[in-house]
Order: sequence, then structure tokens, then C-alpha cells
Amino acid sequence: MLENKNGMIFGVANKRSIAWACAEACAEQGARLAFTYQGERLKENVEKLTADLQSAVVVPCDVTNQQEVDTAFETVGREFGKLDFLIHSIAFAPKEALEGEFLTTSRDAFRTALEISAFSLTQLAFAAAPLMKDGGSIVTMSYYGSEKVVQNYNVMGVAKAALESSVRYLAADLGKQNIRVNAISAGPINTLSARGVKNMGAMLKHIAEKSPLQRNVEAREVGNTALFLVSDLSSAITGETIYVDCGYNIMGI
Ligand code: 1JT
Repeated sequence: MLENKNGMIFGVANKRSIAWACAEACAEQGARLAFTYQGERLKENVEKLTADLQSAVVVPCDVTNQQEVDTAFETVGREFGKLDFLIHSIAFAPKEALEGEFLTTSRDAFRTALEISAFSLTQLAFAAAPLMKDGGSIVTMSYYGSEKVVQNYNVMGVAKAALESSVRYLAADLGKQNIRVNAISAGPINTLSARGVKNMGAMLKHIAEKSPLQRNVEAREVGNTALFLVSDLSSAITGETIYVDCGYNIMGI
């Protein structure tokens, strides 16, 4: 399904990463992939994971460093010639911002969370668009806490609201270049990011009890949705946030 398509994947930290599940789904369908990693400590992880993939490119890219972003896209432009899709699976907020009350969020935590988790999508879309010569598809990851109050999600909820809105504005701007932009709103998954979250176990249990499908989402199910969104099967879908949450978000009392 993705033969002759080139993709760039942001946000692989380890094999449990949502970004990695997306990569596996896309690689199985014949995509050629480039991976970015944030910081030297993740380099080895990403290189080991991608060693089995054919002709994968691995480049450093900390989104708070514009020089690194520019260099990453230069490298991918040189290696691939053109880009067909980009998967953005990056978020960060200081640990203390993800507990207690939202009311106490510091300026610094707010700025960091929004810069890394929301602005980076616009930054990467701007850099990717010139390489998407035959059109393209950009996919990002969101969470329910963007539209409803979820205890402890706090400033990340605000950042995800900004991210989902950015998806709509980017979709409007990039539509004329046949570049689509969509978000996946994934149910909670036990990844490295989620590991630091208090009561994650209780939250997963709650979802398994309350969601229509009576279970939690697997990373691979998010990966498969990302595959759909970067493929031509979704050619008329742009600016959307698609829930991949076992139906949890549709429920009231
Ligand atoms: C970040 C973290 C972004 C955890 C995230 C995230 N998006 C979803 N999760 C899992 C999660 C976290 C909380 C939650 C529900 C789901 C951690 C590092 C920063 C970025 O609240 C109930 C807090």
C-alpha cells in the first residue's frame, strides 16, 4: 500500500512507542522510512530498532533546535528526493505539571508543553511541505484531555487542544498543495511517556470497564490508523481528529 512512498517518523523512544507501532505498520506496507531521535541517549535505541528495516535513515532532531530540524530535513531531502508522509508523535511537559491542579501551572511549564507538543507540528509541517512534491499526509497524536478535563493531564490538555486546532489551520493552508493533516486521538497506552503518570494502572482499568469495546487500545491499532491516514485510502480526509480509543469518548454516564 505504501510502495514508493517515503515517510519521516518523529517520536520513537523505544519499542513501545506509538511512533514505533506506526513505523512497523508503514514498513510492512513497503514504505521507506526516516527516523528522528531527540538527544544522544535515544540514538542507540532508534538505531537498534531500525536496523532490520531496509534503507532506513536515522537523524537527530530536537524540535527546540531549529538548526537540527533544518539539517534533518536536508538529510532526508538528499536521501529520499521527496517526502510523502510525516508522523508526529512528540510531546513533553515537566513532570510537576502533570500532577496536582492545572491552576498552578508555571509560565515555564506552559511554554515548554506548548512549544514541544503543539508548535512543533507547525514547525515540522513548514519544513516538510517543500519536500512533499506530489502532495502528502501529516499525522499527529492527540488525547481526549484536549476537549474534556482529565485529572492530572492539565497543561498537556491545553497543548493538545492547540495541537488539534493547529491540525485544522494547517489542513486549510496545505490543502492547495494536496497535503493532508490529521490527528489521531488515542486512548491511553502504557508507553515510556505514560510510565511517569500517577494512577496509570487505575486509568487503564477504568477504560477497560467503561469503553464500548471493554478493553484498552493497543499501540499497533494506532499504528494501523496512522497507516490508513498516510495511505491513499484516506485521500479525502483532512483536518480531522480521529478517535482510536475503543469508543471511550462517545460515552456519557
Ligand atoms: C505526555 C505524557 C503526553 C503522557 C501522556 C501524553 N499524552 C498522553 N499521555 C498519557 C497520559 C498522561 C496523563 C493522563 C492521561 C494519559 C508524559 C510526558 C509529557 C508528555 O492523565 C490522566 C497525565
